[in-house]
Amino acid sequence: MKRKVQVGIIGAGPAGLLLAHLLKRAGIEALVVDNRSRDEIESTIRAGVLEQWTVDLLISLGLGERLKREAYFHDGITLRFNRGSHHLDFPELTNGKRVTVYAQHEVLKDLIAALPEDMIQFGVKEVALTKLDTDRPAIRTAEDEIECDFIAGCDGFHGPSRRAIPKSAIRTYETVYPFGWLGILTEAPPSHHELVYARHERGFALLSTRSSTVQRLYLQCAPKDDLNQWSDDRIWSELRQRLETDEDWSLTEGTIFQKNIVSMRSFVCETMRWGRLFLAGDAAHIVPPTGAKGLNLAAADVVVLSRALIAWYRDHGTDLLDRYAPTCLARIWKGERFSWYMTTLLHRNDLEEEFVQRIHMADLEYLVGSHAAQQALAENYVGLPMAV
Ligand code: RFL
Ligand code: PHB
Repeated sequence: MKRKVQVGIIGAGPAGLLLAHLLKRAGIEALVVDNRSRDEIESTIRAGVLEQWTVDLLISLGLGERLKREAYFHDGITLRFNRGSHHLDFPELTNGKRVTVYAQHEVLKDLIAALPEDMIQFGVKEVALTKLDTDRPAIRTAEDEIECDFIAGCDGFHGPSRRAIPKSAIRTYETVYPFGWLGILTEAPPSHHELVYARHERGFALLSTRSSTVQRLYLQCAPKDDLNQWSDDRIWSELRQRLETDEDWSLTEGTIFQKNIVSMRSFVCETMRWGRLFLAGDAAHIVPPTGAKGLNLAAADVVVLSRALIAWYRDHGTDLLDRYAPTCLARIWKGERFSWYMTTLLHRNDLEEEFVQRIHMADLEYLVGSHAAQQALAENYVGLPMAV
């Protein structure tokens, strides 16, 4: 069937769904298509930490009611190394900003529930982009051809949007890390009142939370490790060792009910626009999760894109559309830098010279002894100001 919509959005992740809300609020007609089912989207475990402005945006859109009730708000993070703990006081360092822990799939549930049903199609097969060299680009699916004024490619790293741009027009930058994260969900009470990021000789570990009864923990592993090699006993033993401390503290353990391994890369596609196709979120850039930036960068992209589209529908001005990629890339590269910094600072990398490993330890010592260094980390972690 042939259909028409003002903005066609590929991908019902944080980028696509938030864009749909921002456009709907401005009276612009948008349709989101995703190849996964609603169930799968609402149950995939990914991010946990939201920047302060992302929280404020969700609340201002009327999408923050459950978040306000159920999220965890922390006054900073703890860095752990050499058997010692160091609390970074974010409200003091950032003029009142805090860390919000609210799982990505909970954000997605809230965004989906608040969109009219006819604005999202789930389980759409064979999504392809066509007529990108015309003023009427289209999303072709197994059943429909959806003619659009604009297409937003919000379909993640593996989606079809970036690949629809001619290779000769694409400029990318990438680095792949020689480690991954094994993530678990466990039924246990919290071990600590805030996130703990640990650097240890045996590798990185991260203690995060989901609720008073469910905890989220990660540990550094080989990127291609087989989950079968990671028994529950081995996971707990590694976490205990990597989080060890001389203080009176112990890790609360429980039944592990979910495990997965993710590899880690940094990636930027500087070509974020091709004619009337605009890439946003993981479709255009990837960060390793150590800085908790990916979802937040995706949200920042679509705020910039929505402003540009709203301006175009007002008076056909193309200025903001033309500035979309450079405006986003200024923030993206800072997010890339911070995520790379947190990752190299906190992970054990045997490919690094011992000299460089010593530098990371010196960096950590400097950090916990310097208010200025803590302030630099904190202002990036809670989120740099949005461009106005
Ligand atoms: P998504 O979330 O990947 O959504 C893309 C959507 O596109 C759909 N899609 C297609 N639809 C139609 N046809 C096709 N052919 C399609 N191919 C794909 C997919 O089904 C999907 O629904 O991209 P988006 O919206 O750009 O959002 C990006 C974020 O999901 C990602 O950056 C974060 O999860 C990264 N991340 C974190 N970000 C944070 O801000 N804070 C965190 O604490 C944080 N922790 C994390 C993370 C990512 C992690 N993993 C799993 C890599 C922790 C982890 C472990
Ligand atoms: C999470 O809770 O999933 C989480 C927390 C902090 C990160 C990454 C993921 O840096």
